[in-house]
Amino acid sequence: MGWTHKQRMLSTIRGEMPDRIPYAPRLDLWFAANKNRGTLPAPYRSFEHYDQVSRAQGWGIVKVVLDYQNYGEDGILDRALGVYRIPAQSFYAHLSPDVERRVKREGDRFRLEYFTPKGTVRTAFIYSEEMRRSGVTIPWISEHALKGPEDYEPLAYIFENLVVEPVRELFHRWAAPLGEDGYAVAYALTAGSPMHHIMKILTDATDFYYHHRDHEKKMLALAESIGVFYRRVLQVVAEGPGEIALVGANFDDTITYPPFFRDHVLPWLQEASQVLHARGKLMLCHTDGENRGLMEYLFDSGMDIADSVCPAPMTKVSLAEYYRHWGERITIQGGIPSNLLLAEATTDEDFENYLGHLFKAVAPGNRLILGVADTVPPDAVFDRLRRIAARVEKEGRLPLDAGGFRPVTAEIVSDAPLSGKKEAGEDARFKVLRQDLYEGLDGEIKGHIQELLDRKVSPQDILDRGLLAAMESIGQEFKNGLLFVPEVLLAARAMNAALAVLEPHLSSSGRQARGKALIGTVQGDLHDIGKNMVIIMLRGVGFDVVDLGINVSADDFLRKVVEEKPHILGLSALLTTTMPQMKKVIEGLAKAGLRDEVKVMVGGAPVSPTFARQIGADGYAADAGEAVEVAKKLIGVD
Ligand code: B1M
Repeated sequence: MGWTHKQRMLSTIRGEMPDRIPYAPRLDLWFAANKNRGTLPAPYRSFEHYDQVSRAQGWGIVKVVLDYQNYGEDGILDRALGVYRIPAQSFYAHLSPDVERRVKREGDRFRLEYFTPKGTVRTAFIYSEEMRRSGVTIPWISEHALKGPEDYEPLAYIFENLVVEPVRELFHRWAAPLGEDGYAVAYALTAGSPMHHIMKILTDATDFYYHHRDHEKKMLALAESIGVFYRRVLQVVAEGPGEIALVGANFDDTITYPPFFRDHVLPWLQEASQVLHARGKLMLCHTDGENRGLMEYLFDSGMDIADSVCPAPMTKVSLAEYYRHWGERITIQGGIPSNLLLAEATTDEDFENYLGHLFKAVAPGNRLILGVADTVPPDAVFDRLRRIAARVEKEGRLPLDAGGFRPVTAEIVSDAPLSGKKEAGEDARFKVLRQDLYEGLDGEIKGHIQELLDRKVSPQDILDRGLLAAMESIGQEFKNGLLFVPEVLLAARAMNAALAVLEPHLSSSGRQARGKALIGTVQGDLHDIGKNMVIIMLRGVGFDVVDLGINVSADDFLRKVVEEKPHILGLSALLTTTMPQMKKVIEGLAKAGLRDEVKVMVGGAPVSPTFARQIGADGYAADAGEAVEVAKKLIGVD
């Protein structure tokens, strides 16, 4: 008798050797977007759910998708607290009776107020028709719960008093229709730890680092309170239905940088895995981010399944490396980066080439559930999904033959050599300023600037040879992996504090910014963490930057170029589907006769130098440090 998808997947997860590699591409985003725009392939037009497509094709299904959009308002109202009520859960969390929640709906925006005995917390999120249509399943938080010191106590109160109610039946009803076609994951926790919860949900991702520095004690106390809720959830999930539980999503070695991950996430993942394992459950983590700096920690986390593993060329770690590092103990789910399914990003030849080498990269082939990471993009060439299935059928019999893995492109495996620490601001007079910037001492630096001014040191020298030189070396060191993101952000904040003292003393020419830049995330794209870092760095080295925010249309970019007359227009995109917007903006500039008026710089994880050239951009930067170099080059300053 043949294997069912479920048997094959569970056998893989147990580390056994089933008959062949299971294949289960995640189709939620692709299906929702194509259904909405009427572009589903003809045989599937009448389908209501993406699982029907998988079944029709004979592919496996992994139900780990947090599909919030079909479960009514109550399921998502507490989105900005990171608390959901969706059928993938085997528990529901309710606010305690003495916390009153008021909801106000303004079009697509939901405004919430939580009145607690310790104070009031306000949040807002947006879930627009446009987002639903493009297949986005996660509402976007437009006002974070944690904005200032006054928010810690009421938030702690909310979390400590959340009532966790088991809802076993609901999970059963959600998972049962799967039958033998795959396996379902019980949703437990959105973050890997309480501290990660604060970073990912409760604050703006860049503000998090400032809060962490300024109110460390309060933050640790809040994390303790969230921990009370986390432990309740883990207990209920461990005792509830389902074989596998999801704990934590969106780790990334820039955001949850390695020392942070080690101190504030790893111990919690280890605890969670112990609680789950003690009850015979397995732990799945959604590891879709850049994992290069987190490989060892994730290996030690106790997770059993690494979900949505998105390897090179979309991130820095190749599939072969993942398999080598983790394959002995952790099941890798994913393995095909979504870019490979897009005709404009990957040629047919490169696509086939990747698959050809894939089977060698993962030999002997157990502990892999093949899928598309993170998910199949809306514009995927559907036939490529079929090609993968056909090749798995033909070449994916286990055990696979060993062999060397040759990456598709040279850019895939880069362990760029780290350059040594560059001494900036070598002038001894400015040593103290450099130290202030490196340590992010925004209070001290003001006094030090004043001292230098009192000693009649030239304000221009303080700026150029002291502050800017140090900021530039900080940017370089970030680029080279010697500094982590919070150090850069805290340095930039100290830089701004220093400038506030220095500016009145600068000559009018010295006061002039190095250049003016307009920066935004393109239409359809809500990712802003990377863009914000670029802005902070550019401001840090003296650029005047206008932040246009997220989801900016080509028309709005053009209008702002006319209004603001910047030297540089910066475009950020994190989704392969929104990259074409960059081209649209550049074409719009040309049509409006503005192309020669402004230099265009592009960036974002899926953007490559080749793509930048193809669309006619003037510059491309891989990270915030490089963005500074490129911006300076573009306007001819060093
Ligand atoms: Co999203 N997400 N996400 N996500 N998310 C990615 C980007 C994804 C790669 C995950 C994956 O597949 N492994 C994938 C995109 C796949 C693709 O198309 N290529 C993805 C997806 C699919 C989605 C949704 C569609 C999920 C869904 O709803 N089902 C949805 C889309 C929403 C939308 O935008 N319409 C979505 C939502 C989200 C969250 C809201 C949960 C959250 C965003 C929070 C926020 O930004 N406020 C989120 C996150 C956090 C990620 C990952 C995990 C991390 C992104 C990040 O912030 N990295 C990401 C995984 C990944 O990238 N591998 C992923 C850290 C940041 C510092 O790096 O942004 O690359 P980065 O910026 C760098 C450089 O790129 C460069 O400098 C920065 C600093 O060094 N840079 C520039 C950036 N912009 C620049 C501009 C420049 C120059 C340099 O000049 C102007």
